[in-house]
Amino acid sequence: MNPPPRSLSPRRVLRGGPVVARCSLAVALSLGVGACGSSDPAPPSPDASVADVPAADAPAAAVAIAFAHTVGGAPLALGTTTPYTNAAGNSFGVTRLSYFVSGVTVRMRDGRSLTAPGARYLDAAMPATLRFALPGAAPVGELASITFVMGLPPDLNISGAFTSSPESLMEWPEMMGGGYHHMKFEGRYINRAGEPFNFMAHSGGLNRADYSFAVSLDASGRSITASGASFTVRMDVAEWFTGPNTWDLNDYFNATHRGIMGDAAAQASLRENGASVFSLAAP
Ligand SMILES: [Cu+2]
Repeated sequence: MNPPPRSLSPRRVLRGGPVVARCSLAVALSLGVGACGSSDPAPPSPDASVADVPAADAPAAAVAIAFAHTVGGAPLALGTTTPYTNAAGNSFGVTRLSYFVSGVTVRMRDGRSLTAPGARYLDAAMPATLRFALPGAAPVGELASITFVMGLPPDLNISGAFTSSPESLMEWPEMMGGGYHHMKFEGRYINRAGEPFNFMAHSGGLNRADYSFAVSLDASGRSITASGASFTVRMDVAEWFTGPNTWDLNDYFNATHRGIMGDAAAQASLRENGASVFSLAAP
């Protein structure tokens, strides 16, 4: 038997968490964009496996996690037009959104947890990548939080770790530290001249500084029942450009500064803005 979830639970929001950026800021002002990835026709391979197993006497259930993408709260539609407006007032659109999350974990109020270890590749253009089941059977009960790392933490951000696409296409140039992009967020915006200009908000471990970061979403009031549960994590892409740092895209993507891959200050700024990007969708 499963006790009904209690409705009033103390709310606790954890920000920050165990993964701390090592911003040693080895600044290499390379203005080039860098060649991003190479072709590899092999199919992707899921890499989740069983982590914490609930106690033998505890009921267990299946849990699915989905990722959804919004812009200012509205569903994100990929395209070459510029229908959205960021905090700085730039009109923009999104042509590509692909990224890694690592160690997605459901944490229960009683301290139990279930983790999908390793990294998961998510791609807004590939719906099959956006929903996955946590491996094994989840504990039944009340949730405390859902946590993960945005990007690849240093122990997973190893050149050559992914041998097949699409993950392998996220390679970060060796001359910039190697490993993989945390994220490729691309599109176009209307610049000061009134012209469409491409932006590539690529994040990664520039010169081995770690720009991945821990995300902890308050899940109090949610529960897993014997019939399972499904939770949707939302990424609002407009938040990458604000909170706390408002990005005027003219300053980051222009004729003389075409990309941010070699810009340590921009990498740090984008990471800071990540604090407001994720939320747990309403049940
Ligand atoms: Cu790149």
